Formats: sequence, C-alpha cells, structure tokens
Amino acid sequence: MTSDKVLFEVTEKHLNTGLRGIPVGTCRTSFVTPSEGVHYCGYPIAELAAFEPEDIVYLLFNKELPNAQQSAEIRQELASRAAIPGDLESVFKSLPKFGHPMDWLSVGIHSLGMMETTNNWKEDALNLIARMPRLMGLLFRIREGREENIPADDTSLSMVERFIHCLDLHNAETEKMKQIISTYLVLHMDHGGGNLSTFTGKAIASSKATVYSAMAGAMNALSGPLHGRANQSCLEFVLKVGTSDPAEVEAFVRAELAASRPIFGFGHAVLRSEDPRATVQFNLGDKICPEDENFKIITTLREVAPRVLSENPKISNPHANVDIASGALLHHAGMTDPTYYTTFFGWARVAGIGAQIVDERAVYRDGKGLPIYRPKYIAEAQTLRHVE
Ligand code: NMX
Ligand code: MLT
Repeated sequence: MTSDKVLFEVTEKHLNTGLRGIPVGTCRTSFVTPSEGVHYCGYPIAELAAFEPEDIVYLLFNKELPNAQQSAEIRQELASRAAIPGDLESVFKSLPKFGHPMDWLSVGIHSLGMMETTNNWKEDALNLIARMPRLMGLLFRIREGREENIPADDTSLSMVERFIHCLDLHNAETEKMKQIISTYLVLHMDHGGGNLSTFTGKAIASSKATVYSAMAGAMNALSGPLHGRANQSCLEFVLKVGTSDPAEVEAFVRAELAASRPIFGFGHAVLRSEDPRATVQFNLGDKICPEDENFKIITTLREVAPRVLSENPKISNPHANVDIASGALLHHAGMTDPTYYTTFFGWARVAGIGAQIVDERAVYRDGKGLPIYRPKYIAEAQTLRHVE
C-alpha cells in the first residue's frame, strides 16, 4: 500500500488515547469488526470454532485452510519440531512457586529462546508453537509441585492431547477438557494487529530481537488484568458472586462499580456488540454443562451486566467479551485454579503473534520486513522551556 489516500485525520484529541482507532499498518492474518468480531483470513470466528488448533495454525501461516493432506502435514511438521532442546524442567524447578503462572510462561518462552534460536523468523515461530504444549504441561506440573514421574512427551498426539498427557490426570473429564481447550485455543489465537500483546510482540521484533524475546514481551503485555488476565479476574469474580439469582448478581455488579472496580468479561476496545467468541463459549456451555453453578452465574451476568453498564454513557461497549465464559468452562473441566487461565490465552496467541511477526519481518516490503517501530510523541509545553 503506497498511495496517499487519507485514512484517518489525526487531531490533538487523538493524542494520549492509547492509539485508539489510529491506523498504523496492515494485517494479513485477521481483522476485527465492531459488530462481527474477529475473522481469521476472512473466515468469521464462529465458522472456525470447531476446527482443530493445528488447522488454524496452518491457516494463520498460509492464509488458507488446509486440505486433508496439508492438515496431516502440519501435524507432522509440528510433531517434528516439538522436542525441547534443553532442560526446561530445571529452569521451572528453580522458579518461586508463588510467582504468577504468566511470569512462568514468559520465563519459559525466554528460556526456550536461550536453548535454541535459529534466527529464521518462521522456523523460530513454528518451533515455539510446537513446543508450547510441553512447556504448558511442565509449567502446570512443576508449579503445582507435581514434579515426579512426569510422562515423556508423546508427539503422536495432537497439541492439546500432549498437554493433557503431560498432566497425567487419570480422571473422567479429559475428553471434555480436550474439547474445551481445543475450542479455547482456536478462539484466542489471533485478534487483529493492534491488540496490546500482538502490537507489543511485533514492536519488539521490529528491532530484530528474536521471536522468543518478542513473544516473552507479548506475554507480559497479555498478563495485565485489562487484557488477558481478565479471564482469571472474571472467574474469581464469579466465585465471589456465588449465586445466579439476578437481583443478587445485579447488586454485586453495582457494588463493584461503586468501588471503581471493572466488571471483568465486559467491554472491548473495538467490539460494540457481544463478542462472537463469547457466544461460541456460551453455546458450548449450554451443550456440555448447563447445570454447572459457575456457568449459571455467567449466564445471569450476561443478562444483567450489559444493562447496568449501559447506564454509564462513557462505556462504549457494555457487552460480554471473550473472557466472560472461558473460566467457567475450564473450571468445569477440572481446571479449578483461575490463576492459570491466562496461560491458555498466551498459549493460543503465540500462534497469531508468531504468524504476524513472520509477516512483518519476512514478507512485507518484498521480504525485507518493516522498519523499526518509531511513532512520534509531541513535546509538552514544560519540556520545551529550555529551548524557548
Ligand atoms: N467495567 C467498568 N468500567 C468499564 C468497563 C467495564 N467492563 N468497560 C469500560 N469501562 C470504562 C473504562 O475503564 C473507561 O473509563 P475511564 O474513562 O475512566 O478510563 C471508560 O469506561 C471508557 O472505556 P471504553 O472506551 O468503553 O473502553 P476502553 O477501550 O478504554 O477499554 C477494556 C476496553 C476492555 C479495557 C474495558 O472495557 C475493560 O476494562 N473491561 C473489563 C476488563 C476486561 O474484561 N478486559 C478483557 C478485554 C478483552 N481481552 O481479553 O483483552
Ligand atoms: C482480544 O482478544 O479481545 C484482545 O486481544 C483485546 C483486543 O483486541 O484489544
């Protein structure tokens, strides 16, 4: 794109708004519309929700859905890249158990980069995606203190199965867990070019830092409660509400707002209606756990919170976002500690951020890559006093 067409007129009122709505680039993997949410390579997310995560990795990197042979090949390719080239277990064993799982995730990704970096953007991005299931499994096992008898990785399994295999749970819920995590990963893999973690990852990579450094930084951005960690806060909130009675839920929501606390799982920087990713998860919950107490609470919240939030004209979008339902589903599948929930978001987003980094570093400008990020900041009056 090289024309002089005016896309957006920047005025002073756009300054210090977190770049809200200001176009800064193009994105080949996905776009988000205020009414229909995210589309991966042109496909509305609801049409992709039942695909396997491996197929969506293929889509994000190749910009088309795989046929049966390509689908088998991407599975083989990821399996061939899955072995972790160093002792990640020892790194994890040395971390404080009270550290937040998102900090563990960031350290884990950084550690993989120290163990091996090829300096080929696509190789590194695919290697990282392939190693995430094992990294996630080890993170859970070691942080929870279940360090003994961790099963060896089994690369004949799918990515989600490899994670569950590492947990070695021996319970009846693993099929449900597989369905919930697979859907979760597909829904969270990408969300346009400008969400904070993706933007952060691409900005770091623009200095030609490695995929691993960029991704660790992206995970740090994702760990904030206004971004990815809203899914943890949302389930904590649901556990605190403790009832699906509409009047009590409404009183709870009002008390949170009165205490200046956000209503997690509602609102969005771009969306202006219910996030289709929330709708997909509500539909899944209706199918697999309609009587689950937490699911009943979020179903009430979905009715009550938008009405209450709409009373504040400053809130641009009072509707449910992606984080409203994922915690209740994961909890139902046996993942009962909400502090881990954002690591699933991170695991998923490694695919979209990885694919976008590859596009920006190795495809744009005829393969030369975009220049280093360097937006302009305007000096404030007091910073100019010495030059006047
Ligand atoms: N609860 C309370 N206040 C809210 C909410 C909410 N759910 N949503 C927006 N607001 C406030 C917001 O804090 C802002 O206040 P102020 O002017 O004092 O800074 C005002 O309403 C206007 O915000 P918006 O323009 O509607 O939204 P913005 O783009 O600034 O923020 C979020 C978007 C997502 C940060 C915001 O809606 C929010 O904090 N939601 C709750 C946290 C959450 O669920 N985050 C997950 C988002 C998705 N993700 O995974 O990243
Ligand atoms: C999301 O998945 O909703 C995000 O990463 C937040 C955003 O798009 O700003």
